[in-house]
Amino acid sequence: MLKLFHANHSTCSQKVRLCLAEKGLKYQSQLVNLATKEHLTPEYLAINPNGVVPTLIHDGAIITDSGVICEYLDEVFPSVAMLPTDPAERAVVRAWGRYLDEVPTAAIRVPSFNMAFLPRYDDLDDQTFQQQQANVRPIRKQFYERMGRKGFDDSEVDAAMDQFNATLVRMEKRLADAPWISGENFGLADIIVLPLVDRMDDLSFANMWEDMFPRVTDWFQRAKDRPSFTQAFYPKSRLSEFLNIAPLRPADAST
Ligand SMILES: N[C@@H](CCC(=O)N[C@@H](CS)C(=O)NCC(=O)O)C(=O)O
Repeated sequence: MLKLFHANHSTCSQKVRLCLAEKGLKYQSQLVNLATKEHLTPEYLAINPNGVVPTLIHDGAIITDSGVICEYLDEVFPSVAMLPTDPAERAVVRAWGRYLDEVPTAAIRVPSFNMAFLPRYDDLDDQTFQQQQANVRPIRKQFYERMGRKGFDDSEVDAAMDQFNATLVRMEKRLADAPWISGENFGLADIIVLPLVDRMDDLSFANMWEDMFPRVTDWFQRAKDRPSFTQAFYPKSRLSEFLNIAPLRPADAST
């Protein structure tokens, strides 16, 4: 029995939903409302002390972190593999995972928050805003402090865009040698990066690859054509749909 605590529009949740769909695994869905800070309640912190989604519970075992969850699923349900069999090739895919977690996953939070979440603060008075920020955020306290109610400044936005562009450069190079980021088969590295590229697409930044990186453009289309994409990105699970503010405009990225 698999139970997934997740949020529809969260990229980390989308990663795990993609993995579950690729493997054809059914799961019980438990939505966690990030807007009402359900992820920061004592009950949720008891299963995920980082106060973030997703969390998977499988037969009583609590598994956190989207990449770790995907690897766990691959070990427990190996029939549709998300990692290659050769140890050296597995290492390449895992190294991609580390890079993707460290660089673009962090980078896309900056335009996502500036463009999509900041408008939520518009109608709040200072006192209510401060009260909201006083919530305990085990791993994101400084991130939210830097964002404040005015958003990340231009230098942070520029740095984030640079990092995302560097990811596209690496992907284009990798795709010259293999059909997927994971190698011969669609796998873990593709799962980790796909929601990030989709988020940037949703934020109207598709020109970053459509104008420059034909292999990434082709990869994105092939990834979206897979049945798992429709299952993981069901209606209202993209940020613009969730916030009902489509389409988001790049011009709004900096404050
Ligand atoms: N490394 C973690 C990061 C999880 C994470 O940052 N989740 C975001 C949604 S994608 C979240 O829950 N954010 C809550 C917040 O910012 O308060 C993972 O991959 O699961």
